Amino acid sequence: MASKKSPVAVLMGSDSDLSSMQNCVDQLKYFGIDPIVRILSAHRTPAQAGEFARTAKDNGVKVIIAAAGMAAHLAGAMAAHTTLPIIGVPLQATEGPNGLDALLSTVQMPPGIPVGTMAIGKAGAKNAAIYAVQILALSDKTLSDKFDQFRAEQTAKALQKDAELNQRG
Ligand code: RP5
Repeated sequence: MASKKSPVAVLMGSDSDLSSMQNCVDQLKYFGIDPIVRILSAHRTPAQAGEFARTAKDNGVKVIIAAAGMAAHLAGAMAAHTTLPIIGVPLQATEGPNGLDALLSTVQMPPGIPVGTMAIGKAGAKNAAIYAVQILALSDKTLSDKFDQFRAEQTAKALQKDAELNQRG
């Protein structure tokens, strides 16, 4: 596996997760971050997943985003093997209870080994990217300025929609 360098890694348990996680990758790229993207599973490829977590810090990764559906243990498994901050994204798999299974599997970490858990699905995927940027922006002025601009534009867009709605009324 070629060792691409990036401060952010986006991991997912299956290629079936990519339709949701593309939102995460796209949001990171908006901020100028080209992430490492890997399909690694806590259950199907546990050795490779553990190895990734154990070597990530030395390879220059600063934040790991880990997404999975069903019994979603990928984020927790990452957290077990590294001191880097882990952002978990619970996903709705094709079968099962609407992602609630993955939400509980991701969020209910034992005390001492946290996973910052996002919303289920595409919203969580996008927010994982934004949250990673917020972490990196603490020590990156350029990124911090870009993030401030993103928030200001988001506010302006929401206010514009409010204004348009009320003009129609
Ligand atoms: C999880 O099982 C994956 O993250 C995926 O959301 C779910 C189903 O995987 P596939 O059977 O679609 O590969 O490990």
